[in-house]
Amino acid sequence: MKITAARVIVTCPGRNFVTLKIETDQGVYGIGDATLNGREKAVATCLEEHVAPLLIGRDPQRIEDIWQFLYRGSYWRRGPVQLSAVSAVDTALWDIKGKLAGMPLYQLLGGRSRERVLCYGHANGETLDDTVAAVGKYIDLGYRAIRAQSGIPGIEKAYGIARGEMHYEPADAALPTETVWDTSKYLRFVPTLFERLREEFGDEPELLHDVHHRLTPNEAAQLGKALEPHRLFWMEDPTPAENQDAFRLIRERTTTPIAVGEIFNTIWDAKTLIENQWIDYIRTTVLRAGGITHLRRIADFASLYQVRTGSHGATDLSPVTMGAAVHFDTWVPNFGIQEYMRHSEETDAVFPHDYRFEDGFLHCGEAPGHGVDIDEQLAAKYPYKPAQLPVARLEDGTMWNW
Ligand code: KDG
Ligand code: MG
Repeated sequence: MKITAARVIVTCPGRNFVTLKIETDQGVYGIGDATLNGREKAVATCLEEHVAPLLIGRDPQRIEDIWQFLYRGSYWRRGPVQLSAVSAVDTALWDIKGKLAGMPLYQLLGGRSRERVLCYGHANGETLDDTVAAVGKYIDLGYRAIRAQSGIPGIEKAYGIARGEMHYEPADAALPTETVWDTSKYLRFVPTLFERLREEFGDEPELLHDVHHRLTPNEAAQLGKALEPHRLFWMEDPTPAENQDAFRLIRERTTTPIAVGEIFNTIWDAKTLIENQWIDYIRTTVLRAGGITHLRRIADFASLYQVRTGSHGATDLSPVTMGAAVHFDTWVPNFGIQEYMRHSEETDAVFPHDYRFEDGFLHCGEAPGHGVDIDEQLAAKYPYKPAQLPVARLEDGTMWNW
């Protein structure tokens, strides 16, 4: 069996997506997601110019060998562009293997560990009252776990606030939007948000919050401590994680659970965090961390240290990633939670899929492979639109982490 084509499809049904379609001489094909928000063309070019030519003529059934070939063979190994490309290939190959076997992906991985996959949605609002109302809306929709982000008094364009009903899209302009950041205002406000949410909704809903890399370790420890009475499911990305040792300080000072890893590309980005048990949840994804092949390795390593999975699932990860993720989550023994931001109707139409949301849980389908396809004719109607992520500056103009 041989790979005959590896085609890249770039489409913008409301937002940009890069999709890889691998075709074989037996008519079976597989789909992988290669979207890297704000840098889509870099991965598309990497795939088209450097990776696709290497795949032609190879046996698509040799997933592990192809992974090693692409990772070691480039010499440069890591990085988000390279690993998003490798992930797309790997996801497409697992899709092909499932179709050849006539089995859904979770079966190939070892079968069901659970009946359904707990997921969390994104509630947000410009003001505290709006955010409380948004959390209420998610509870009404059946969500049991909700991430809450609110506008901060005195900060313009705080992180995580939707500009349209339910679909948060931060990559909002061809050139990065400038936002402002003020740590003290944020630290004063966030505990009041979660105090209010517990008052309104009681102990039952799981509440999550994304700090989005904005704090120093000591500030993150202060926030974690202040949030302890409100029993968060997790505090995400409290500080940038290039220096994994920074998390020791946070861990030693607060019991608020910590989740990290949506921008990680391999196990090496998380090794120190996991083996020291400085985090509770690892957020690596099928799309960014080497596909199913490498994500499984990370999850297995994490399981040795009682770290659970909590994969990234924002709208810039296409339904292809979401489909593969729900299969992965259905199997992975040390599953924690899955992020689930709904895609727009246009996006869902371009990527027909069989996973579904019901009563706060995601369910994978039984179609062979990961259960997500691409309607190429429809995709062609939505040409690429340049869009970059915002940047953040302190009030005095200093660049900060967005
Ligand atoms: O492209 C960037 C988004 O995926 C990111 O800002 C979303 O942090 C995020 C999250 O937790 O979903
Ligand atoms: Mg995040």
